[in-house]
Amino acid sequence: MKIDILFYPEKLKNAEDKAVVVLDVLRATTTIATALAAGAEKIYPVSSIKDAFSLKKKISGALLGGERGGIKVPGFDLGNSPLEYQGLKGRTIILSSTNGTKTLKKAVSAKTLIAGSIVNAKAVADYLLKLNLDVVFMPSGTDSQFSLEDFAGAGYIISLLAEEKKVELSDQAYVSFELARINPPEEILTRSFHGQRLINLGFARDVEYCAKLNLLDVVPVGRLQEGRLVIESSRLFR
Ligand code: 3SL
Repeated sequence: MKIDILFYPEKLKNAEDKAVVVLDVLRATTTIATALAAGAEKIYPVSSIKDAFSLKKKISGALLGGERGGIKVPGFDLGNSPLEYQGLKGRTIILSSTNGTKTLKKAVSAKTLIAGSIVNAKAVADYLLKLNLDVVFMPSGTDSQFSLEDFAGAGYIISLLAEEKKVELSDQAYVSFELARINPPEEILTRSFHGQRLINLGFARDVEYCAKLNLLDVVPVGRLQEGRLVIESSRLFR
């Protein structure tokens, strides 16, 4: 299994035969995993607030979630704090966040598109082992820049893969693996630029939650449905 990781959400190339794992550990992909674990049926990642409101008109009962600058968008039902996403059985969520939902949309050319995070690292690793495809990790970054938490987040998943299978790591993937090997998630997330920004905005509990390794047994998988990306929990192979 060949494993590579991008530094930030640059253009994805030659992913048609690969599994692509998009990470926005703080907080969008953690929120997606949490929402699905709380029973949400479908999540539609959308890029703009305008698209979110117009999609809501087409899907009755859908909840709008997301943030700009970390703060809930006026008129939305939920922000982007995973702690808000509870008791969602059968609900549809339309999610728009600054970086994460845009990155997910950039990865639609993947053979299999997965939303990864630290809270579901083991579930994602087990799923990747069963898929047995080469893997590209795609960090969402922070405002198009490198982000420590996504790079290390991929490393926790790579460590789990490497325990079970012979993996061929690119140079970047090796750095991500080593970073995760020597640093616990709480330290990485608290130290990161975005972690500090969230703590200063009053979201310290979110940062703590997003660092909980292997908390959730859920794999969010994306597919195109009528030209639109939808994320659901995969029960395939599980
Ligand atoms: O950028 C994003 O997609 C967000 O997850 C950022 S925040 O953690 O909600 O501020």
